[in-house]
Amino acid sequence: MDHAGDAARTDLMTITRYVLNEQTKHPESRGDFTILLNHIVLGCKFVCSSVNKAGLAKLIGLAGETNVQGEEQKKLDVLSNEVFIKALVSSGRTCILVSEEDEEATFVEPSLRGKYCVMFDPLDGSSNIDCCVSIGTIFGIYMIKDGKEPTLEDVLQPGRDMLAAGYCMYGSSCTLVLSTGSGVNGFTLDPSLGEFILTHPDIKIPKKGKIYSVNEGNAKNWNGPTSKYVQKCKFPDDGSSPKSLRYIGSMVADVHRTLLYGGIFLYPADKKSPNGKLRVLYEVFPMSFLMEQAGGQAFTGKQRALDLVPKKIHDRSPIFLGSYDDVEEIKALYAAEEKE
Ligand code: FDP
Repeated sequence: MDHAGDAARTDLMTITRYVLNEQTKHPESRGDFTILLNHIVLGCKFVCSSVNKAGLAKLIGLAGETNVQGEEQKKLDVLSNEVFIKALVSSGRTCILVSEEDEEATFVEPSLRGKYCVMFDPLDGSSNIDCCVSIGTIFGIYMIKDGKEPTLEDVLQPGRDMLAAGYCMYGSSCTLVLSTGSGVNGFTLDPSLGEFILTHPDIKIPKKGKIYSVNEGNAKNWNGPTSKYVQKCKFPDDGSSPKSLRYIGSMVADVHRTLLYGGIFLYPADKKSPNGKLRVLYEVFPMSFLMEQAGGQAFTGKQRALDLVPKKIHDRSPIFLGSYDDVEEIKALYAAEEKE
């Protein structure tokens, strides 16, 4: 009989227990972060249940509105946004919220204010909703100084100043991946318990991977280094095997696979979109934070992604992130081009 396996099955490390354990390492902590995270977890559970029921509940389909990026909004996007805004405000621990779905930042009313700023994309990869492909929620968290009146400057900070970041993927399992700045842990929702259980402790991305992930339909508009890199993935000049291509077109799912299996995810700049497509505050920063915490790298084509300082809340940036050695290769190609 596998007693060790049995012990793991009966001694469940829930996400709340995990964060409470972490909290004991900071005696000055008053549990505010644990409360905030509980509200984020609640939002994720609600969205997970809505995503699972969407087909049946006829929630999918266009809501007839467009978001700030001019994209058609789906009903689930609207619902998820409302759920997260309400959960975060009612936590009493937030002061500024930036959502992909809202043009302006939300400043929480003074009576409900706390010290955390949360940037989030409530339902990323929404073009995949109607065909039931994995989608997710992405979030990043900053903290303002005690007693300070919150301003937009508090969220226009470099990503390296983030306190925590994570995502929840609504896929074949519902998986929440979190970093509070000391490694990365993955939790899987046990639907029968309604609890996220630690299933992927201390995730480390392989140093080099065998997969590249990019929308190759944009190749005709790529710049030199990106084209050269993708060519090298297919026709390596060092005798190694070509990489496999995997592209879901849903950032959370593509990044999750990259984190677990290794390799590189890229959404580069191109002639049509000189700043790429992905948004700095609630896509590029949280995913770059997680990659670095897992031992990988994240690069914009010019600099370390977490050193970027956004000017506006919906800024975009090109991004190359994943295994350390794979990102090192694309960095070398950009550095070579700069020298020419
Ligand atoms: P979506 O448009 O479906 O919401 O930023 C949103 C995003 O998906 C990412 O999740 C995904 O990585 C990317 O866009 C896909 O973009 P392309 O369709 O241009 O490849």
